[in-house]
Amino acid sequence: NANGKAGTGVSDKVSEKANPEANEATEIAGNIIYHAKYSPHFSPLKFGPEQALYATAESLRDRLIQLWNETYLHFHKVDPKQTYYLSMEYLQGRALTNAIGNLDLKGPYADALRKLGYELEEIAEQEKDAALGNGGLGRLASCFLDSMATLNLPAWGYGLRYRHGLFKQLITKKGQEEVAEDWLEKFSPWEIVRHDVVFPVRFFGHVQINPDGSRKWVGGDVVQALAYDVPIPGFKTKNTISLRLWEAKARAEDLDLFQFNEGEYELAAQLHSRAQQICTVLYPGDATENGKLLRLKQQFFLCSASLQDIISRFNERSTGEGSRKWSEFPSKVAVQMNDTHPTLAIPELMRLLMDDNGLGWDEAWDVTSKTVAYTNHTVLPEALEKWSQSLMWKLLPRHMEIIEEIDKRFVQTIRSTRVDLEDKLSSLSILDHNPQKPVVRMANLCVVSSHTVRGPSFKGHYGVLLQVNGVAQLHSDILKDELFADYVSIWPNKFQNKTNGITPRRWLRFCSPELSDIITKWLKTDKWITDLDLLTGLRQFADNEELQSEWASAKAANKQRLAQYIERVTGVSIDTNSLFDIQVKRIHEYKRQLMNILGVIYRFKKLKEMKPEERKKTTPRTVMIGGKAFATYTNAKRIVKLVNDVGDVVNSDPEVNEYLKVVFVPNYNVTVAEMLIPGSELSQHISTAGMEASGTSNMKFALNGCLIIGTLDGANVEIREEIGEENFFLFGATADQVPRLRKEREDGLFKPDPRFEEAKQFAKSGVFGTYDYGPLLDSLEGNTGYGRGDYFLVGYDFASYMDAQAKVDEAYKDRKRWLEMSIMSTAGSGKFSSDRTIAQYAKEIWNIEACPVP
Ligand code: T68
Repeated sequence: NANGKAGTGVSDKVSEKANPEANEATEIAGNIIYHAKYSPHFSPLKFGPEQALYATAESLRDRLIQLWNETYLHFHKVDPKQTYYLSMEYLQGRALTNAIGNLDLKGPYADALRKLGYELEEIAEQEKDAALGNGGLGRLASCFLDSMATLNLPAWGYGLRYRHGLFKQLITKKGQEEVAEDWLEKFSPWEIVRHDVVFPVRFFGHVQINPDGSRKWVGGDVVQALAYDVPIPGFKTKNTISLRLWEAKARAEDLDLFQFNEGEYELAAQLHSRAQQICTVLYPGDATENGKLLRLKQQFFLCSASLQDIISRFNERSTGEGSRKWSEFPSKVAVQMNDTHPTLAIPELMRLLMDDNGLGWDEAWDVTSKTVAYTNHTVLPEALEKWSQSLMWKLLPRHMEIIEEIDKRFVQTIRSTRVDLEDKLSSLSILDHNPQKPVVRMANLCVVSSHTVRGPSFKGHYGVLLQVNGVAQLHSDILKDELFADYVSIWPNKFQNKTNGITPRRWLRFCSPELSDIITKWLKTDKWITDLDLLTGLRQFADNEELQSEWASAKAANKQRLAQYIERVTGVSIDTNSLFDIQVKRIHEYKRQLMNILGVIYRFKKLKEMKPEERKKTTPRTVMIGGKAFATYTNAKRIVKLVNDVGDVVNSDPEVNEYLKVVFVPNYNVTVAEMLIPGSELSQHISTAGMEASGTSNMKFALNGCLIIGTLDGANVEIREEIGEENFFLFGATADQVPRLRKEREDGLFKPDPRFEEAKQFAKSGVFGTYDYGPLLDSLEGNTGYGRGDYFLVGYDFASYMDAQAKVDEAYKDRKRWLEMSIMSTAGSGKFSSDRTIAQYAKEIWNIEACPVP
């Protein structure tokens, strides 16, 4: 037991425990000890679990640095076209288990740590999540990095090094409370600071017109961007790519020594503190003007630093004779914008090319539009970014000139070629001149700038680059038919689909080693880890009793582990024989956690009304709901409170709690997901059809043999196609019915199901405490408006939802059939590997090829 050893010094460990047989393990143990002794981070006398984590991580970092360097040099030599993924968010989670797994060193590391008195799992538990993201979009970026490295693609990620990632969620009597997260409290053992990679980033200032008519952005504040590299190892390959995160720093000369010596400390350090604010938190609240300004600064900071770095690498890799031709740039560089958040990359690239490198407009535009591509992740109107023109003029005057020019040229072209679109121009243009609130529409800027072009690839053949994409087939269709329909009439080939994916390493191999081993055993190969379509080979064994029994015991072990976790963090003890039913994702009205909890409320009421012998015939369930609500999203916070209140009442009801438990899982994050998903049996993906662009946890659950209850929304549609409709609990309106149903609702034609009315009445009755749920439940009433009048159609879908839930209860009673469905879910999940997604981006958008380190 490690605790007993925690007070001992480190130096005597290896000699005392070394096992000459396990060479690699001994070497690793020695390495860990070396880092524990000589690392400047901790005093040398103690070697507790935390010291062991850091020393272990540093020993891995040595290897990662080696591989990173080899990869960098190889890319430098080969000079392939390289992709740069620009994202404001990365939800990396923990890195230790992933690094050990990808480097294929689990055995030796586990042995090495055992020699030092620790279990690998116990040490891994010490690590904090790197939570530099909000949800699906950020996690997608992290899965993509894993696949890019694994596929040996020349690709890098760029992001920001937030001092504080996504807030930590505490559940108190008041509901959700947010506290600042602190992943860098000690330090991160995974990052490498590059003191030689520093770029200036300007804010404010003005545009100076030179005698030759060229323009230059001058004045204002200049902040330094300093690079930190997080090495991203591929699975069983040498290729190790970079997640390059920028930190903002002031320059020494920005400290006003005169003022400081006058005792004016705040004034003297103004620029320092303004620089520091930029990377202080992920997603600063943007309700205030100050908040908006800070968020815009963050976006520009990412774009400017990354593009300067990309351009300097482009020049550095030039083969010699003088500088490179700029027209070659798009055959060496692809920039992928993860949603509109990095849109400023467009005017910034234009500015760098024209003002710093002397290109003319046409040349710069040709290069820029062939370089950038844009992924859309939402059709929700409130999430489509619009920046106030006056704020933009103030912070980025040169970029606004460029955006105006892009817009002017676009409008002129349409006017002269498409008279039929004249009345559409006010919505197609980039600038919205609404006198009340003139804004820049970022999605429009992206669509206009990422052209359909035929560009030379690095091999010299010509490929068609189609550069705007959605993230699931249904979502991409909606983009084409609705949001971007008029653009489609201008550029019919510009839009395409890239259905999201998840990395099978983190989301199956490492989070559920038991199930993975069974899969490997039955498929007689572990190649599925990098070729997930091989999982279809499980279909032929889905009804095999031997496989089913192994499957059941792996699932049971995962449920056991999950139950222990739930008891530890919530104090609620749950029955591992009950059906584990999970809904975890950001709390949002369109995701309809409210429908889930109303269903639970109805179930509770019915259980209460039953006679004891009737209750015994029901399927016992444990409903787990988790997720964070944005700090200022009141209805989402009320949902969190309601789930907790329902849990308190249900779990302490002696008549019912054998058959129903309700748990709010606090502080949902990547690490919690890695615990929940392997132990799940049913998961809920129940958004109003047409509103969830894709969803990605649905893929993780299905891959882990968890059945889905869901609507025909996002990637659910494709998951159901792949795993078979008989293995999916479908309910609800379809996306094309939604507008009509909303209209009927407005016209007062909607007749609610009695179960829906009963559930709402019961929720309002006070059984669940004194908190006022009126305002939340009222969102389901009335007949007009977004966020009111049941805009999300909970009432309409409730009836079919409850019917589908009844089918789930029945299905769970037939364990053999359930196991077969579970195996079929895993077997049908091959399509949802992010390796497939990234291979498609590489081929169909970026035009890049693998560049494996020999
Ligand atoms: C999600 N979007 C989609 N956005 O909701 C989800 N937004 O359907 C999809 O699967 C996923 O992207 C990946 O494509 C988000 O997660 C955000 O987190 C976000 C953050 C800042 C501003 C707007």
